[in-house]
Amino acid sequence: DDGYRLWLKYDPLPDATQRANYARSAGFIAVSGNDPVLRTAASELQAGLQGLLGKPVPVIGSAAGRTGGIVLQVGSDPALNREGYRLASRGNNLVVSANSASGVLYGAFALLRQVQTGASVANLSVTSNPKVKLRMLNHWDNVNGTIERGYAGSSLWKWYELPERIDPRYRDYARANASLGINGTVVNNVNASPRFMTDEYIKKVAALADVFRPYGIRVYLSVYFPASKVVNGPGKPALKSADPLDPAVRQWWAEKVNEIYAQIPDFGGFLVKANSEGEPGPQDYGRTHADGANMLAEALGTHDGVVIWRSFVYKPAENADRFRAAYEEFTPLDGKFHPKVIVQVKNGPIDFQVREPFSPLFGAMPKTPLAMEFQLTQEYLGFATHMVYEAPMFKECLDTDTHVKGPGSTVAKVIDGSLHGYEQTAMAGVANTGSDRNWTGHTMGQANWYAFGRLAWDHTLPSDGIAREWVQMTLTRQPKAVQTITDLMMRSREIYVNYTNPLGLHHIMGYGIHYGPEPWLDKAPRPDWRHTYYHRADSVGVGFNRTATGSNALSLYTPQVQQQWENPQTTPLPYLLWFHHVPWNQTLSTGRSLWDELCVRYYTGADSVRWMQQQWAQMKPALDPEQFDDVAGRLAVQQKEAIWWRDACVLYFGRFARRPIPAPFKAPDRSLEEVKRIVDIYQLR
Ligand code: BDP
Repeated sequence: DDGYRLWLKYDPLPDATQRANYARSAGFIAVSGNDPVLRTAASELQAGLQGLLGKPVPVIGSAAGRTGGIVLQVGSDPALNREGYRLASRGNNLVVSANSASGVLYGAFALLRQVQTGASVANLSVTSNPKVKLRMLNHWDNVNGTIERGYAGSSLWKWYELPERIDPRYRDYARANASLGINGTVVNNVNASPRFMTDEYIKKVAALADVFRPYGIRVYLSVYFPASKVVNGPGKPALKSADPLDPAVRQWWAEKVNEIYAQIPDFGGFLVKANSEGEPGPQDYGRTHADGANMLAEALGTHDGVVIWRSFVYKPAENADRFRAAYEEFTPLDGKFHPKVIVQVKNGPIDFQVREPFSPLFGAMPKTPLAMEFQLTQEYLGFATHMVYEAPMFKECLDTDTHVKGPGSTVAKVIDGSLHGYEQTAMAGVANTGSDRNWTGHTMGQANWYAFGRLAWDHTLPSDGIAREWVQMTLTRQPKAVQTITDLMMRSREIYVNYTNPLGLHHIMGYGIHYGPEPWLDKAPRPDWRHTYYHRADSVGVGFNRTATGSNALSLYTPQVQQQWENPQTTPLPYLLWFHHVPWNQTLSTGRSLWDELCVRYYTGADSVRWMQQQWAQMKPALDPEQFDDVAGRLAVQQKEAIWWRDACVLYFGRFARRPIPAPFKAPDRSLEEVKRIVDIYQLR
C-alpha cells in the first residue's frame, strides 16, 4: 500500500458478519435532484460502501416506500447550522439530512467513517455542526512548483498544464478534504507571486475551482499586495502605486475582483501577508494594516468573499521582543476593520515553535474576527522524518484559557466566535501535502492533515479519539495495534519537545533551513533571527525573561494568565524558559536543578525514540509492509537525529552551565565542534 488512498481506503471489511450487518442497512442510496454536491455525496457513499461491504449499492432517485437503504436529504432542520448534518434511523432507513448539499456530503462521509471504524449504525442518532465556518488549508505553493517549507515533494498544482489538463489527483485532494469538512483552500504561497492576479493564472485557478466545487470547497488566493504595480492586462496598464487609499488603486482592485468572480463565481477571497518578512504592504505608503485590508474588502463589494489578513509581523529591532510585535501592531486597529476582514493569527506569538504559549492577540481583539493559523507542515517539527502527531499541540492552544471574559474564555471560544460574537469564523492549516505518492512524505504526517480537518470542524474532539479513527481507517483495524499506534502518536510530540526544545526553549533550530540544532547561532541579518536572542544562555542561567523585569511581554495577557507564568517557581515547566531566565542551579519542581532537568529531558527524549522504534517494530504483523517500512525507516533517521539534537544542546549549554552530565547519562562521545559540523553539512555550508 503506497498510502495514496489516505484514510479513504474502502477495502472490504475483513469480518463477513460485520459486512452482512452493515449491508442490511445499505440496500440502496436514494437521492433526488442534480445538485453536484449531492451527487458527490451519493457517489462517494456508493464507492465507499461498495468497497467496504463488497457488494453493489445502487443509487436511486427516490426511496418511495423502500426500506433497508440510505436516504440523502436536504431539508430545513433547526438543530443544524448551514453545513451541519444529522444521521438518523427512520423507519427502516438511514437518513442523512442537512440544510445544504454540503451538509449532506459531510454526513455521508460521517456515515462512511462509522462503517470504516466498525461503529454501529443501528438506531443511529447523530447531529453534528461545524463550530467554525471557514475550515481551510493554506498551501505555500509557488508558481515554479516548489513549496515553501514543503517536505513531501513538489506542488500538487501543475500550473504549466492548467487549465487544459486536469490531474486526477486534484479530485482526490478534494475528496480527502471534503471527508473532513474542509471547505476552503488557498492554493498559493503567502509570499505571493503577482502572477496569480493575471488573466492567465486566474484561468488556471478557475480550472481547479471547477474540480473542487462539487466537493464543497472554495478557492482563495494569496495576494501580492502591490500587484497593481506589476500586473498589466489588455487595456489595463499597471499603475505607479499600490497605495490602498489611492482611488486608482482601489479601482484596479475592484476590477480585478470582478475579473476573478467572472471566472470563479464562488471565489472565497484573499489571504494577505503584508509588511512582514520583507513582503510589501500598506505601510510602504504610510497606511495601516486596516487600510490595506479594508481596501481589498471594499473591492470585494457585494461578492461573497472575505479578506484574511495575517498578523504575522515583526520588525527587526535590537531591544524589542518579537513576542510583542503582532499584539502591538494589531490591537490598536481593533474595531477599524471592514466586516469582511478576518485577521489570521498563528497559534503562538513567535512562529510555529514546538511549543508556544498562545498568542496574546487571542482575546485581545473583541471587535475583529480572529482566525487560527496552525502549521501542519513540520517546518520546526523535523520535516518528514520525525514522527510528531500534532493534534495535542493544536488542542493545547485551543483549550488554553485566556480569561478575558472570566474563567472558561478559551482560545477555542475566541476562534469559534462564541466569546466575542464574531460573525466570521475561520481556522487554517498550512498544508503538509505535496506530490509524494503518499501525499505527506511521512506516512504518519497524514494524521496531521486528518486531525486538523477534524478539529476545524469540532475543536472539542479528543486527540486520541482522532488518532484512533485515523489509524483504523488508514493503517490497521487490529485492536491491539490500533491502541499501540495511538499511544505512540499521543506521546510523539512531547518526545520531540524533549530532545529538541525542553522546558520552554525555542527557536534554536538550524538557521534558515529550520532543521537540526543550532543554538549557538549568534550572527544573522536581524537580531531576532539569532538564536542567542531567544535562549540568552550565560554563566548564570538560560531563558528569556519576559516578566516585568524583562521584556514584560507577559503583561499582554490577562492578570490570571500572568499569574500562571510570572513566578519562576510556579510556572509550569513546559513554559519556564519562555518567560524566565533561570539559574542553572535553581531547583525545579522535579527536585532537580535546571541543568540536570535539561539533561534528563534531552537524554530521555532521545531514548524515547528507541522506544518508539521498538513499539513500531512490534506492529509489523498488523501493517501493510510498505507502510510499515516507510515509518520504520523514518524512525531510524529520527533516532539518529534525536541524538544529534541531544548532543548539540547538552554540549553547547554545558559550556555555560559548567556542570557535568548527571548520572546515569553518559556525556556525548563527540565534541561540540564535531556536532557543529553536522549542521554545516545539512546547510550545505
Ligand atoms: C515562517 C517560515 C516562512 C514563512 C513565514 C510565514 O519560515 O517561510 O514565509 O513563516 O508564515 O515560519 O509567512
